[in-house]
Amino acid sequence: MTLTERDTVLASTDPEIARLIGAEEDRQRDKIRLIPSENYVSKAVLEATGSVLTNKYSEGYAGKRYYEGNQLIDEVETLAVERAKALFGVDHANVQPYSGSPANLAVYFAFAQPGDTVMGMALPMGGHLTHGAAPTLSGRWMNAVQYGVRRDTGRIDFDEVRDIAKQNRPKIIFCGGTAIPRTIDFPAFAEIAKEVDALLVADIAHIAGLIAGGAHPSPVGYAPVISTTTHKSLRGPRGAMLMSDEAHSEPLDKAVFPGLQGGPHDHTTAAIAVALKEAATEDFKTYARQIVANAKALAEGLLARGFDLVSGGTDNHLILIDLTNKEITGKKAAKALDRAGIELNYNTVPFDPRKPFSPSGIRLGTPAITSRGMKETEMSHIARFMDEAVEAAKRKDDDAIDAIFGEVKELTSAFQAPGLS
Ligand code: DSN
Repeated sequence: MTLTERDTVLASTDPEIARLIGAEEDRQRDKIRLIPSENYVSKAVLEATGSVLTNKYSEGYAGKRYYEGNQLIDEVETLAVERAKALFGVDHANVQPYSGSPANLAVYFAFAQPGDTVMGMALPMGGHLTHGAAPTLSGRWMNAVQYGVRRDTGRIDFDEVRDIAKQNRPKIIFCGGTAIPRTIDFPAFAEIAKEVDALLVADIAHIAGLIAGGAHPSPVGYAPVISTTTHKSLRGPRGAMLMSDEAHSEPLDKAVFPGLQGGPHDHTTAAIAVALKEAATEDFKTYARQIVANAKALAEGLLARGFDLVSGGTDNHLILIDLTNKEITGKKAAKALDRAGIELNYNTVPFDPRKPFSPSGIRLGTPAITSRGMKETEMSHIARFMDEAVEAAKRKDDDAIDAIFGEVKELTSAFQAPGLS
């Protein structure tokens, strides 16, 4: 039963919004959701997100608020902070950033001045907008220098990272990104950051759940500052956290509040606390390992069908495909796949000759489908569906694409999605 069919207060107050939410729930149930930064949160996380904590203002930090009535919010935020510290093994955690981009802005605000040199992975190479991309504040207000991957391996070239760092002496080096299919070598980044006396910041937004579950090495001990969103592989609400050693904690806190933000979103804080509790369980460790096993199985299936995977495969949750050899653009393929019930995003690939709005690649990942309990067997079906949909798109065969959606629905109907009714 979806929200549209249920007799809810929302349905009687605002039937239009209730209908749209219900339809979105159906869409999330029916489709194979492969966007690597998305997931299905638990019912418990949804309940905390939709709680009365949304009614409260709490500017400040626990025990030091600028509004009265925060006795219980202090307990909620302290629980979230302590759980983050225990789960990731860090000295300090700030759970107030509204999302990943504000969290990274807080890092610049805390440790650099406008015009300072900062270094990050270029967006088309797998980095994030906030790591110095030209149209963003980080690219316009900072002197941003960017590193990429090797053309022959699709992997980060640490000789290049070292050369750029030595030539430019950045104040901050960001590692991590949004389209990196391989393990991030935190010790190698730390060595270079030390050589040039830069602050290493690990943006683990994509892989936070893998790190929490022991399926990817941790940056703790290498990156004094760690930034993450909470809604990707970590399977929490839309939000973010900044973590650090003791030495960097005070500037970070001051940068988040009052530097950049006003009142924290207390309902989100509560939901982050719930997600962190869930992520500390043995079940979550199994989940994190299965995300990687599924991504590897899906990569194998796609390679066997002639897909060209950037870096030749994956070590984590994410697969980046260069479709040039398939003679279809990323955008056309993504749209056809969506029609076939397979949701992913078109994406630039390293050294892409095409523009970001119609690039050569597609990006996909396994956190959401693994939350539904899918395993290696289902990955081989998904590789086949993807291959058939791409071939159908090339022949402009919409009937074949629609028939694939029928098979997709048959598959997804066998796997309950967390949080959906
Ligand atoms: N938009 C996110 C992603 O899809 O990777 C990064 O912020």
